[in-house]
Amino acid sequence: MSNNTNPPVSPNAKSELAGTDTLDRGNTNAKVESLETFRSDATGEALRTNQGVKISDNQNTLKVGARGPSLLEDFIMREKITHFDHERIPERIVHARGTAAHGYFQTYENHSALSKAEFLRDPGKKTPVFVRFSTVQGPRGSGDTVRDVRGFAVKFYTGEGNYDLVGNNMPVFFIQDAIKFPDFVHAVKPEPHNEIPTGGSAHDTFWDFVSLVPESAHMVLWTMSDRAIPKSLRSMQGFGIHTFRMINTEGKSSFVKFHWKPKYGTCSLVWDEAQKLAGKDTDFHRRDLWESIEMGDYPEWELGVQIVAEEDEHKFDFDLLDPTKIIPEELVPVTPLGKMVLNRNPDNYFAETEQVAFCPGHVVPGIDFSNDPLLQGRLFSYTDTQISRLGGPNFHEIPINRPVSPNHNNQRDAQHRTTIDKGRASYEPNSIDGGWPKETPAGPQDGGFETYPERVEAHKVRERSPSFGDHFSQATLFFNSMSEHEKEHIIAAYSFELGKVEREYIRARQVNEILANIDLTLAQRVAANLGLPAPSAPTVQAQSTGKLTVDKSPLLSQANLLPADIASRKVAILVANGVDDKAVATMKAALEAEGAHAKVLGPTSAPVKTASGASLAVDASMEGLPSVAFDAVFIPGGDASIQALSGDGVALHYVLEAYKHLKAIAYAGDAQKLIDLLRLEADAGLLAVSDSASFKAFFTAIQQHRVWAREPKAKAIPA
Ligand code: HDE
Repeated sequence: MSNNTNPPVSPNAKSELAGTDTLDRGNTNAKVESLETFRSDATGEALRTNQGVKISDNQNTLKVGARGPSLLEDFIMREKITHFDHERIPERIVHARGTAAHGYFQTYENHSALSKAEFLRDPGKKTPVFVRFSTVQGPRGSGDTVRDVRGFAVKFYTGEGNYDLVGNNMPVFFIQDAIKFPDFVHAVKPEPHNEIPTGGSAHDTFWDFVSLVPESAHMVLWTMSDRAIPKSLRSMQGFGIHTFRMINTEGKSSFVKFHWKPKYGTCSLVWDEAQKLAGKDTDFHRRDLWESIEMGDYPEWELGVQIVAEEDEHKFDFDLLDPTKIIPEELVPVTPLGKMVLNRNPDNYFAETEQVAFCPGHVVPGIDFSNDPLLQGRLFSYTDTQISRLGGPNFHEIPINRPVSPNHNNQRDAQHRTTIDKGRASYEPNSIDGGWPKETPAGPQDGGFETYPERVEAHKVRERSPSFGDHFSQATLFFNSMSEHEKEHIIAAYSFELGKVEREYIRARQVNEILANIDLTLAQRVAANLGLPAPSAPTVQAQSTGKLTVDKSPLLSQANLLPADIASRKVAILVANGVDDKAVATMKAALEAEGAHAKVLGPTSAPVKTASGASLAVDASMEGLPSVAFDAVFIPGGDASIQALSGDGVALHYVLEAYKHLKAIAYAGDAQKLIDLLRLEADAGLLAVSDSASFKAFFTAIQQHRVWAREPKAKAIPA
């Protein structure tokens, strides 16, 4: 093994971070440097055992003669196989499938009036981050594009210690109290008798549980919406969900809700596409994240908070401590704090992504908790889970988990301890080691952590506050805020999932006792699709509290969260022998000028001969990179090329599938014949391109993400 003094950090990452060296007094690079101590590069190095002995033969076990029995004495073989036998660690009990990246967070300005946290004070400083995205239900090897919640966990390596913001891509949760979490997870996980389904919630135990637990109504509605099939990890919003506190330099506390808003817009796959991708590219999301970073299309989010003054805690028609509720942005707008950029892929999946250990209890001075009973339970659970997952209480010493700040204390020993503590006194107070390490007073200058001294006086009870009692108003608000196509998708998703539920009484209970209380039309439409009697009235009457509320929140609809441009979008160009090379070149150049990416796809991976006789390299075959891997398709002209494509089932399916998935399709010259052959009608996203105005219309269609108006017509296209 060698500790490399000149580590293989991506050039981009190095320059991004190095640029701030002088501004942050060297602090920012600390994480990169601290990881480097542990990074191993074997280039130019001899193969050795874990004890450092050089190995002369890595091909043969030590034997008695060339054909004889193996010898127990072979410590090299035994060390190698023993290590291999223990290569796997228990996967995370939830959020097992994940992918992660490094980057930085940079505050826009000094927010010390809101929080005394150091990473929110200096706009010249880049705080290193490591972000892990995940699905919840499936195991490590499950598909990326299943219908599920996505985890969005951020570790900030701040100068005052690690801060973990462990959130999801939806702003609410299924349950209100931590004690229900094991029940919920057991219900959503694959069924115990046959371990089916992998990665999804379309099964009896899930719907049995949620139909019996009305507090899940709001979150289940989110998971039946397009938010549960995000287009990419970098086009997802993130939320801290719970109400937290921020404490400023004067010790003043405000309630906050965290929001991550993606630069690439918030958008989703369509259901048929998501299902196909789960088979055609299980790694679709992690591949997109990886490739975007490699190409320099750095995923970016803005971190913001909704701020509620201490004295306004009770002015809303819901309880701020209830994690099944949002604060509509129309009531409390999001205040931007700073931006996060992901600019470096991990070097080793296991060492970094698998071993990273998040915990909502990892906070720094200036951030504090609310009494949300779900959050309170999480504060215990995450450390507990790491102890069995990572083999003991020293998981903070694993390089990816180490803070950049020093972390001396009197904790000692236990499995996998790597620190060699030199002091003789592992207790406090002590005089032998001069009393070190010592406590630090609280306060912005000194930096000791201080809990907000909230006054609490009540009886010890096992009770749910009556202010947590309304389970349907915000589900209704979410449904009412959807565009028409989003409502249709929700109806289709409930119908699909409940259609997979074998027990009819569970289907009926969800329709009559949950959906009917959210929206009667929703319940009736789903009932019709399931062949159930339609409910005629809700079972629960909404009661007005007379407090702050809204009927609609347009910012909940993804129709209002589109990106500003088409940067980083991917366009397939379909070619065959005889293609018009000028049309290919013009479109490629135009897309690249917009920051989008074009890939040329042929009937096979072999180059094609263009109309002008040149050889045109293709990036992949159409089968190799199917239409589900792209945002849009362009079909250039060229008589022979169009004739070939018209007789090629893969090519015809390519165009039809892109059409069915409501993607922008442009065609030029002779390609009109192929569109006519498929009997597709031109629309805002299916257009002939020839001049700059039509190119612009094509790009607008891509920026709009999907041609929703086409959806009813596209239903007639076979899947
Ligand atoms: Fe988690 N959750 N959770 N969770 N959670 C875990 O911790 C838990 C909850 C979330 O990429 C586990 O390290 C309880 C809400 C993410 O490594 C475990 C409760 C939210 C991740 C755990 C919740 C989350 C986890 C499993 C109810 C959104 C993946 C492995 C009180 C705000 C982090 C681990 C990563 C992981 C417990 C509810 C998000 C078992 C008890 C609400 C993103 O400790």
